[in-house]
Amino acid sequence: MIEVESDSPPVAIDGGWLVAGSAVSVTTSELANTFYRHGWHSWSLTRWERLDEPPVRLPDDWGGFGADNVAILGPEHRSSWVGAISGSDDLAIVLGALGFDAHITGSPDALIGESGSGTIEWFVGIGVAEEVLEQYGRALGDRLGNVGEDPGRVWCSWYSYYEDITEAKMIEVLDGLDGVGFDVVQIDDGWQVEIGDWAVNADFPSGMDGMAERIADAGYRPGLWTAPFIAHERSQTIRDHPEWFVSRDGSPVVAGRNWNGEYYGLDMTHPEAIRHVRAVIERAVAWGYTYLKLDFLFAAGVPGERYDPDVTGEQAYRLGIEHIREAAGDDTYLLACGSLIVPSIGVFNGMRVGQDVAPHWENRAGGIQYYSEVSTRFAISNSLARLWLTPVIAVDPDVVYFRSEANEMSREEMQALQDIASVCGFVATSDPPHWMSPGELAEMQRYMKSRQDVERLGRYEFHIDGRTVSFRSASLDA
Ligand code: 9PG
Repeated sequence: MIEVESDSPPVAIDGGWLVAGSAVSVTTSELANTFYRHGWHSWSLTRWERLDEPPVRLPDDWGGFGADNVAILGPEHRSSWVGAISGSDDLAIVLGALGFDAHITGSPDALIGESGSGTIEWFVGIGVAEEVLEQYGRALGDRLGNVGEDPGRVWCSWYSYYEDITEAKMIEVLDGLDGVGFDVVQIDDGWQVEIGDWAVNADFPSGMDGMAERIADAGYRPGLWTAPFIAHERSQTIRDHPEWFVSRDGSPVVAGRNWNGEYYGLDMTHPEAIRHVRAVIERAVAWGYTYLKLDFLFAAGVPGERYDPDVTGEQAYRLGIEHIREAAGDDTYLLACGSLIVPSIGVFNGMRVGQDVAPHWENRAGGIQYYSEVSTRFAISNSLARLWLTPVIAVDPDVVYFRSEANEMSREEMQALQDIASVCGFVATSDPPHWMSPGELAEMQRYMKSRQDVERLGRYEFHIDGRTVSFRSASLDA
């Protein structure tokens, strides 16, 4: 038996019920032993945890790979926007917010939802967890919009060249990609003068417009990475306009640490900060890029003081990405990364849902308590746990590898990564063709040119082109 407490009586919708309130609870007489914990942004931990063990503690520092909303860190089992509990019968109770600034607390006999922005609607459902979560996703899409779209096959520069990307390297890659089956060629971090100063650096002598033209002439959609909501401490932007940033006691709030220093998040309620962000996007589109990977977006949602004191962090995030969509136009493919999950629905076409992959399986430090370090296994686990988003947004599990060069993964590990990409339906790689053997290149071409036939059999099991595949050993589920 379950009981729902809210400000309004439950109304039945597809796959569940709707209730309203600033705080709601669902209690059950059947005791649960596992809790679905959903992370705040792309890189935060999402998995089933045991209720009789304390939740995994993540660093309560913004911006790291594994960081999470401080509101959900603590001794209790907490989750951002949506949570679920499940017992021995494998039926799950799901409680999900149909609004922003909400989190869930789970215990063996209850799910409690609390909203930080007053009364909102909530979705409640019972059944097979994956199916009920998908119904929650659809309810979100009904309210926030749905522009989910497959971008085709993407080549991305990050997981081979990292920040050392140059025009010359891109041209070498373009020459080798001919006929392999890619649709988008995306330049990642490394083209700009500084994080926050989005002008081209000396490594791209033809300019970013010239680079876009080369990509388009080779037959691909030009793609570009930027992190429009942040500026690094070394940037001119933070020095010239500290007032554009989310602040506390008159100083910009540190949103995270990367690139050997601190970075800050723009206040998306500040008219001039909005103008800055729109200009960054408009410039990228004017250069010829119609696929934008927008990264470190959560920084616009960090707690702090804003120009408009009545707007919460998540609301400010949403306002900011709506400006981005307007500036980019509807025909530009927008991929969110380091992004707040629920507030991105309806604006972005695709979204990264896990940590960065790496050319190795486990994280270097070894263990989930070091979640903040890159690992292919962790990326796969998170992506699997967020597959319920696929009906409303393209789910990006990060790149797959075909190369053996600069890669420690075994064939099985690389296969698991390809399999999760097939399941997500979002396929990208960073492998430079001239790093690969003829066999590896042929394998990449075969994969890029085929469309895998996928059927879900259970939480971890799938049929992929007739093979039975299990992600159980990759999953971090307790
Ligand atoms: C570019 C990269 C790639 C990658 C993104 C993102 O916390 N950190 O220090 C941290 C560093 C890098 C990072 C995420 C977090 O990776 O996911 O695909 O675009 O930025 O810098």
